[in-house]
Amino acid sequence: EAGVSTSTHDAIVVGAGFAGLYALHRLRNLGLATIVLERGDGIGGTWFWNRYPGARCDVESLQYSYSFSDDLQQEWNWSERFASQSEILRYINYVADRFDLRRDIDLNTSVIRAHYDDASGLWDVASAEGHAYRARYLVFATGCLSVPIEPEISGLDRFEGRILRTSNWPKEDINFTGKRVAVIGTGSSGIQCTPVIAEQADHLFVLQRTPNYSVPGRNQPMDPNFERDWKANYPAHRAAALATRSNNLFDAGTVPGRQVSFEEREREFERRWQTGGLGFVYAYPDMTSDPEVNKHATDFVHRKISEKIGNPEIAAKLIPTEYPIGGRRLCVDNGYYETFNRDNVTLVDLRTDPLLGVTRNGFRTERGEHAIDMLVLATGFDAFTGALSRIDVRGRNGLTLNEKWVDGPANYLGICISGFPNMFMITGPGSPSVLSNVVLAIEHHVNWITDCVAHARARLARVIEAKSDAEEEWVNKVAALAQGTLISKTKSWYTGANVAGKTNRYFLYMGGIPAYVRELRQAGPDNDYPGLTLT
Ligand code: NA7
Repeated sequence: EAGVSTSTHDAIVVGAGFAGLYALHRLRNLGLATIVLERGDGIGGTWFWNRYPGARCDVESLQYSYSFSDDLQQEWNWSERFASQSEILRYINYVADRFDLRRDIDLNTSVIRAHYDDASGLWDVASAEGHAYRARYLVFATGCLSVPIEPEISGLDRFEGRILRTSNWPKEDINFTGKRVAVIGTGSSGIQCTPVIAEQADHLFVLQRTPNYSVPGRNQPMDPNFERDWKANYPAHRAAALATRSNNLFDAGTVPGRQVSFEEREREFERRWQTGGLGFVYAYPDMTSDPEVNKHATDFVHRKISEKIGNPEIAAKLIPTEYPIGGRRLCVDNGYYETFNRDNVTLVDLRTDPLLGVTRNGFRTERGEHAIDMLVLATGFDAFTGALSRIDVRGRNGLTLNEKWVDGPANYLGICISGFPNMFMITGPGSPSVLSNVVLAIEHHVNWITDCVAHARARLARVIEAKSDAEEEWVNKVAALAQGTLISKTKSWYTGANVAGKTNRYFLYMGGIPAYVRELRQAGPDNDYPGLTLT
């Protein structure tokens, strides 16, 4: 474009979260001049934006961290069993300094366009800020849950109080003292911020549409013995995690729940409930596939919620009945249900008392109006494809990615797309992404991508592209694996049901990490990258 000077690189990475930073590190190690373009004014992706009170990872901190450098694993000290947002953000910043990554990151740079030029085989990338970039390789590290959805709630623009979004929380300290606050949304984000806001606010309204299942986190300061054992045996722990379906050591049970007595299952559920965390759903391999086992686990959590809540009417509203446990992402909380025993907290059940809208100074439901000073939106994300669909991506012959994906996000391995040469996604749709420990999922992808680029360069191949038949086979495989699963039958952001017009697509590879890693290996150099053309 006239008047715009273009900076030229070997590789462009979009996004400076866990994925983009590791991609930069690896691409640079290949000797590629790489630039990372990041829309935020800081690095950290998810952990940069979602800085709401109570934000915390629900994968244990010793696992939710990079494994590529043992020195890094040894040096960094996590202070809690489950790291808070601020600690993870500090860690990411430490990694950036430790590996000297900052000099190749352009902050405040929102990529709006990426066009492949058939003649040169290069990608032309433009930012909203008016900068232009060109490179042979383009890596989207844009995240699975990075584009918030603007909920369809009438009157939001009329509200004269403050609107806060969990997905784009301000950096300054927000003080809820003396304020009347409403939280809309009871997914992981709403469930995490609710107890913290309730402690400060004068009054808190929690507006719930669909109740969700949450297990206690039982977060605690890091146990020094536990940490010592992990650090002494990190490679062994990582290898053990790699052998699990989710790349996460949840102490997964191996004996089907179907084969044990009700009493024994009950004891096991109780043990896991006391241990805390997502390990609850890994009690038995058939937790979500066997109806009897699933019903038992579901009933167990229903009972637990009832026991926590003093008022049976409130308990009845909090108990999820629209789907069984395991259909959606399980939430992990630190005192969520107990919050509803407080005098300053009101649960507003939007199923029986629908939200009519937001007013100048409050919100109105069918049953009446409530004054509030602040409104917190914890209303979720356009998952998996949200970020890419908002960028004007064009591959060969000007084909747009949105045209290509009109019937769903066709791709190969969740990484490459036929018709979009030299372009890669990290934790893209069609990969296990958030069904696993996502930091390690990111490492699998980045390693595969950078190995592939290195292989192509060694062969003097300039163009890497997924074969269309390999892509078709992958799409069918992903769909077949999802078939009949509880996740595929339940409405949630996993299936796209939270975004209008996006339902019933297969966004996740559900075969588990060991099978996926085998797929990556078979698709790699040992077999000469059978699903790719290298020219
Ligand atoms: P989620 O899990 O998608 O939760 C969003 C919540 O917002 C959910 O309870 C929705 O109810 C609710 N919602 C959305 N729109 C509305 C409107 N218009 N009115 C009322 N309620 C609404 O997002 P989170 O950020 O909590 O978690 C996302 C993931 O990030 C999480 O699972 C972790 O992996 C990290 P609904 O269920 O649609 O009835």
